[in-house]
Amino acid sequence: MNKLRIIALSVFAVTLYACGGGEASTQDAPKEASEPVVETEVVSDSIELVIEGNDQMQFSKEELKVTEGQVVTLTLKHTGKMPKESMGHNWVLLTTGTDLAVFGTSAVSAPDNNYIPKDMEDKVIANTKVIGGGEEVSITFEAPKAGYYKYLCSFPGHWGVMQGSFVVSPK
Ligand SMILES: [Cu+2]
Repeated sequence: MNKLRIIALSVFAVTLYACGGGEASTQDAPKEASEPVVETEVVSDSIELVIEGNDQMQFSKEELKVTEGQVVTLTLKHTGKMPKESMGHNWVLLTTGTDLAVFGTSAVSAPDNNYIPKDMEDKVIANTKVIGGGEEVSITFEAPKAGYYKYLCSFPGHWGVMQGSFVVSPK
């Protein structure tokens, strides 16, 4: 107890000395006495995300991170040159527990609905339309509750490689 107080007092004294010394460099606090660092992060109300798709059937990101309740503006850019009929891309965020394979397979039958199968629309948290080379599209939605979600491109044959994790941190 007493020893602790003495250490605390000497740290205080060193701090005083350092402050008064003008030129004295700031000393690092002794490691053994320091408490675990609690990072205080200021989370803004909104976030902008950009993800690209290309002619090689790839998304530029495998993971996107947001915080619960944030207003998310997501922009999908198609950096390729191929038309949307042959190399179209969209970005679809699915509810947890939705089977990507089932969704991706069903999507084939929904070309007139941006490859969102009508009977699975309730599994979609947010989605962009399908775009082709050189195009881009933005959507805005509210981040769902904290958890791990999956996104994919539901253009026929793409979901197997064009998918990623959407991580929502608690507030
Ligand atoms: Cu695609």
